[in-house]
Amino acid sequence: MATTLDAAERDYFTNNPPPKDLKANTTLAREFIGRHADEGRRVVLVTSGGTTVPLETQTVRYIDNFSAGTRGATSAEYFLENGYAVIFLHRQFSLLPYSRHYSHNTRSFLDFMKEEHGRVVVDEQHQEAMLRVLRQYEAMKRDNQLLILSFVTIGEYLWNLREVAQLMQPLGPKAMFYLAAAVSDFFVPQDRMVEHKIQSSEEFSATNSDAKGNTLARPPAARTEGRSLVIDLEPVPKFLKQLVDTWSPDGIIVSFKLETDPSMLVKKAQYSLNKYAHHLVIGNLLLTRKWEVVFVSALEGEKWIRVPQNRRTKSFSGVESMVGAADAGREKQDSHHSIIADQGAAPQGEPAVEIESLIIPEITEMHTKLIQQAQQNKTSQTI
Ligand code: 9Z3
Repeated sequence: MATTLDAAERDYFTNNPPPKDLKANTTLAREFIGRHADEGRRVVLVTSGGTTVPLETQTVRYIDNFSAGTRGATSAEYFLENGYAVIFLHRQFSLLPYSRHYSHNTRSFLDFMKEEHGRVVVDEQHQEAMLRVLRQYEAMKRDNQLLILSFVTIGEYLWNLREVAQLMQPLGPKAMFYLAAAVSDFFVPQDRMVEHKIQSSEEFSATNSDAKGNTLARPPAARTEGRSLVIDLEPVPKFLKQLVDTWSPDGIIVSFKLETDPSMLVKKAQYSLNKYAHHLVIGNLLLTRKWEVVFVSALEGEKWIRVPQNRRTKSFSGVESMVGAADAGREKQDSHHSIIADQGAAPQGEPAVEIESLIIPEITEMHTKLIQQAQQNKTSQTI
């Protein structure tokens, strides 16, 4: 079984073509990493947003997921604030650091503006907040601290991840991977993908051929059978294993585990940590992800991070009453503790706290310890 999986992982990049902009991305990333490596800075690759799974080569239909890229875009800002250089590998048109404050909103960005003596200006009530964001954005641009790259499909994501990870190798433990993108678990491999739009009507029989007009060697993964659309997908190779073992053996790797069932969350996060033996798994539930997360690591065991009730950001999709559900009734170990921001101190009406403002300083501290550990290991090996 292991051998079959290993082969699938190895063969993925032989059988599935690279995206057109990979070379351009590589050039940008190489220059960015080189410059920050020379300056001795830590570099984090933040992945963000969902990946699509195209059903046809000339894609009309695809499978997608919910992620808007809030976690990734917000985290990128806090990494920058903590002195990191950030490569932001995101799903095209998902949220971006800084501009996220004024995009994907229920309000248009034009609602923040008004006309004054024939010129466009920011409305008085938004001046202060926008000035703060603008200053942070300009400082980041001046220092060239942020590189923005994009993907759309799962394939584009995997190719870019591999390429950037390999380029980051010279950074050793100063390289960090913060894998917040919501990555598809299943996909259509190239040799099972039809070139043209899948026909919905029986009168037009499907042509199971590739771009060269050759009949596919295997049945297409998405096809019509009678009046139904049948989709049978294949598992995406376990890229986390390759990242840890091969693409970035010395980098610090933080992965995310998303669940909806509270009773599964910690178990699945621990399973992932044991399986891939990387540095940190951050577990989150779909309905509480803006207010609580759990850190699971070899260094510090299990640790919950929660925003106190009176400082929580508003969320239409979240369910506040579920905060604590994944932690309830579980046996507490010595290593199991929580961090709650300014617990109980803030009166009602205090500004909301973004959970990423608690997550990133914790990770930065953990990163410092891991860099020290790596240096000590190196010294003891040379003695
Ligand atoms: C997460 O769990 C992220 O926190 C969210 C953020 C996707 C929930 P939003 O974009 O949501 O702020 O709306 N991301 C990782 C989920 C994932 O796909 N993990 C994989 C896995 O568990 C790969 S590491 O196998």
